[in-house]
Amino acid sequence: MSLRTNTSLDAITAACHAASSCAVLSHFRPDGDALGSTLAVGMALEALGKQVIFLNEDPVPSTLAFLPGADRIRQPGTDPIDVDLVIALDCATSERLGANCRAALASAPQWINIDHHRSNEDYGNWHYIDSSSPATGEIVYLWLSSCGLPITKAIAENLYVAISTDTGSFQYQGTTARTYEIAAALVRLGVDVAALNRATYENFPRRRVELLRGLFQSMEITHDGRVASWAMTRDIMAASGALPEDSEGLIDHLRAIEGVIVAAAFEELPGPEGKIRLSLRSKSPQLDVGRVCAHFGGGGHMLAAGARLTGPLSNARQRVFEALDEALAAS
Ligand SMILES: [Mn+2]
Repeated sequence: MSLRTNTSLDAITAACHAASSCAVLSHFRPDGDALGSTLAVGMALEALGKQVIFLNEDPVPSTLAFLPGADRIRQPGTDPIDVDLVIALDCATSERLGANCRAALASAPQWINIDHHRSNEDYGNWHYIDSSSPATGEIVYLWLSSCGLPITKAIAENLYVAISTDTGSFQYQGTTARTYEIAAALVRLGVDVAALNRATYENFPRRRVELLRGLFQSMEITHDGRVASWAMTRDIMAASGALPEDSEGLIDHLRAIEGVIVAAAFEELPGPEGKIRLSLRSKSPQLDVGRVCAHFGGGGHMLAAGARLTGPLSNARQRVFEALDEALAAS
């Protein structure tokens, strides 16, 4: 268990009350938890009368454009953004906020860091990190509700999607009675569960399915059936017409295979460095993929983690397979 000392939620609330302008943001290549938490906190601060700037290094993926307020999120330009307070959400390291966001906010005097990644580096003037929470959205709900901050229907919808996406629709380990209680509270605040789930899980672009077809063709089952992996190569991307964001959540298809303990997705990243993005998911608490990824300079959670490796793909795959050999032997 972590021995980190968190700032109290009351002190974080006081810092918010004291500010007149704020920026809210999360990690690059944002997912549902990142954007839902960003929007929820930004909207709550706006309801308090604060001037709020909603940022992300990358554009909102089309699959999350339905989130209430998603059109408010903008990418920073070259100009500095002058605010009293920055709130970073769901982002384990300040690097993951993105170079442009960091540059734009370099002169901001105060930072709050709210997250659920065990690997969070406690950056910022104040931090509140709870790695037992399955989603940052869960922490945000507990913060807003316990400190008398507003939770409008739009805020509730964002928090519902944040928690739903990071828990795999309330399925993964880490989903607790508290998670369901929060979901119930959000439903009481007016969330339309069927409509939001349809928008979240039943509205994917066709190119994502074409990507899935290509990925299954590249699938390998190794380590005596305990590791399933695939590789999102530039060729597969081009053939399917998919965008990097389209791969979000597809790894669950690998995790769902009987006997598989670790799902591994490799992705050839664009750019001259030829980096390989690795995503790992574990089905066993005895196999800590956060640790495997830390070995490659990455991080995350015990059952869901990622890293960036030097290429080429075949070499990265070999090194990860070796690390998984060891991790499986020790588990
Ligand atoms: Mn998250």
